[in-house]
Amino acid sequence: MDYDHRKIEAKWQAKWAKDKLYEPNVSHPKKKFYNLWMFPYPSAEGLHAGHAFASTGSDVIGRFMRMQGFDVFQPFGYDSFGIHAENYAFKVGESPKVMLDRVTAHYEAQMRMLGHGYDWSRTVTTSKPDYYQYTQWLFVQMFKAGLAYKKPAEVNFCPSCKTVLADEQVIAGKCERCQTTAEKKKLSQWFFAITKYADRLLEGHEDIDWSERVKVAQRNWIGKSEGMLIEFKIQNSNDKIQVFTTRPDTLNAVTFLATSKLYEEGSREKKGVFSGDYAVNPLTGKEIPIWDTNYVAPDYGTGIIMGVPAHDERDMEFAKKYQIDIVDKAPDSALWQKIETEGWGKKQTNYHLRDWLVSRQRYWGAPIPMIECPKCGWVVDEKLPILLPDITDYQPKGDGHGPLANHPEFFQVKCPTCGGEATRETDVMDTFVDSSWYFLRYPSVQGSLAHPSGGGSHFTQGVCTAWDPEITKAWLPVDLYFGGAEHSVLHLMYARFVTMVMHDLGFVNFNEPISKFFAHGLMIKDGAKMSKSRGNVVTPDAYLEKYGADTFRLYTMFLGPMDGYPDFRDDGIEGMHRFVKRLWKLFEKGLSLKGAKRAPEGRRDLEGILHKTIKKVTEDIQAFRYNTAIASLMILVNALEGLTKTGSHPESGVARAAEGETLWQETLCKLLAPFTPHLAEEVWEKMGHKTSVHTAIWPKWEEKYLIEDTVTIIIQVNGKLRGQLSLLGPACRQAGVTKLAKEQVAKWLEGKSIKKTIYVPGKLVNFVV
Ligand code: ANZ
Ligand code: ZN
Repeated sequence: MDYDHRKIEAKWQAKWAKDKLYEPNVSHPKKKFYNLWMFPYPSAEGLHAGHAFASTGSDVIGRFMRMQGFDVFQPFGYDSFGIHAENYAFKVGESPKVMLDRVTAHYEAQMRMLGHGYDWSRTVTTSKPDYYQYTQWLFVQMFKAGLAYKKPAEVNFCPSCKTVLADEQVIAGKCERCQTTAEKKKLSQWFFAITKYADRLLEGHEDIDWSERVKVAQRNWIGKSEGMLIEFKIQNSNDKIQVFTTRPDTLNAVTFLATSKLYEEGSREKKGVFSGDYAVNPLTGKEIPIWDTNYVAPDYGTGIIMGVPAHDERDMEFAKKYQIDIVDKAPDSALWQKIETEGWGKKQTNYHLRDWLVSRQRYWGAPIPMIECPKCGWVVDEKLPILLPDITDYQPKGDGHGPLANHPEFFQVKCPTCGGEATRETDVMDTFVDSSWYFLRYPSVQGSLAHPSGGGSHFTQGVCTAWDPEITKAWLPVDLYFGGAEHSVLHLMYARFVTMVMHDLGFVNFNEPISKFFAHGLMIKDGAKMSKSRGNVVTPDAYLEKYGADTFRLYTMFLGPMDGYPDFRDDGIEGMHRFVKRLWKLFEKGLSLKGAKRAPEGRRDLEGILHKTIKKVTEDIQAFRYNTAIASLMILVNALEGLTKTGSHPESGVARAAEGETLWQETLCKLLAPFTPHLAEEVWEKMGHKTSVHTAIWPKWEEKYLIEDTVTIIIQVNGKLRGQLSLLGPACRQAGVTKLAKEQVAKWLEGKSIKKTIYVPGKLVNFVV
């Protein structure tokens, strides 16, 4: 029977769904493994190959863990609120709701086609009321805990997205989403007080197994620096000036103070003007000039620094330019103590991290559940969900208000406290609030939650229904999170912060939501990053149709290590498809030989190859080196192919052992299962198994079979040494040796015909031409 991927893959996808193979018992897992992949935001008609690459990487480890005996929970959902989805809806001229219904159905179909083991009975769609009611509940908790506040602030504004942005969403001065240069605007906005958790966020790193580059990015973003606030008296005045310094030990060499009065962003050349005032160095009693400069930032520390030309390059450059004294005194660490004792200053810790700006002047987000009453101030509205109304004028205007501000039927409300006329907040929450807690929700989703009617009843004071306490205890923290490193200081930090707050409020019993985070790489196409503007975005659909999911999975996983930048090439997938067909043939052949006579003398060699492969594949999967795991499977397949050619290579002991031997068939099938789940399942069934290969137990290797014996085989042409081959012991007795030898000495054989091939197993090959 020819390999028919369409038939086989459709058959097993239907069967897995019917058998609920990927739906673990959430209430009573025996050994849990919560395997999470960052849910996508639907901002296109479907997933592209990059999503397929990353999600397959996550699925492979999930399948591997299931075969290690774990109850694997692998959920999928949609980060469907927010600018990404909204802008795509504008582009296609549909309301976000209509667009999402169509697009998410396609995402699901694609994910099912890829053969991923998702638990489809527990998905989340962040733009649906059954989800965002809880996002609103979370906001309420934040507010009640004093961690959500509204205040006027100088904020980043994207003129193209027509909304404010969080600090984390401004990358090198540009909007993270559309790359437009962000402007500064003074606006009143809602913030979450993430800065109160700065130390906890740093300390928590000790307890989690995350890619180092993500931890480093978070550490730098939090930017903790320990120093002192030191006071300088102004000469002939009662006024004082405070500076922030991390080097109080250099107070003995301070020769000027510098303010930020002339600050210019990005200026290269240091400039200054003498202010006319002098301060007094409390240690030396000397008069030092105060300069207004362009190189001190106004919003860091106190916006004034003590100038120490001898120890600070920037100060040196400035002092030289304006002929300010330079005092070369060695730093004195005793000064830390002395400054405190003398009362000149006190210890101070500064952070780069700012509070998280969560309000957006857009339509497509969770309404902020707050009401402003002229008498009572800001009051929470706990009749959740506050439904996002269906409106048609949902385009943002960029005037500092969201589209909901044009809808009095939405914002004119009664104050929940005093009953008087009040107004509802018309900004909505940023999508990063939605995604900051979705992993807490997944295990507790009960089928498809009906839309809660009536409102309010779900939310009792101090009780959380967003997640079930018992299920949460059983399944969280997430055991492995697969995702892109670009979210290091966005989603990944917000998720940690929100979880810590929920912990402190008693809603979860852990601090860190994600035990292990793996940062996967990015897929590129023909050498360039896949992007819509380049027009080189690969969608998996056509490939899945033509070659099938197993080929596609194997191909994308073979391209390179999971944290690399694999390059998608059409000729590559073609080649992989041929390999999958060979696999199919190999199993067919093996199955047809079933029951043949066993030849015990070759068994040890066969076991040698198998056990070596088991070890390699196991260790490589655990380290996310799927590419080399697949490479070793290819080597094994090459070897086995020779063996199953009955009778053709009588010199091969392994061949004789392999005939009728089911050992390799079962082992190979299991080792392939994470990569080619459909093919493996089909073959497994043909072997007579009644239960799924995906719940079978992963093979174990035994060290005794792994004794490394490399053999060098000499290759001769007409008795002359022309090359050599280095092979593992068992392999040197196999059928493919003469073929490999031929390739090695191809140039000596060119244009000649081989009359005779002499093979002395494990020693030499001689071609007589
Ligand atoms: C004296 C000194 C001597 C300093 C020395 C450094 C080296 P971080 O680690 O980033 O916190 N500083 C303080 N406020 C500043 C501002 N608003 N704009 C620019 N620079 C500012 O760095 C703190 C150090 O940066 C402080 O310590 C201060 O210079 C400078 F050999 O004080 B230092
Ligand atoms: Zn923008």
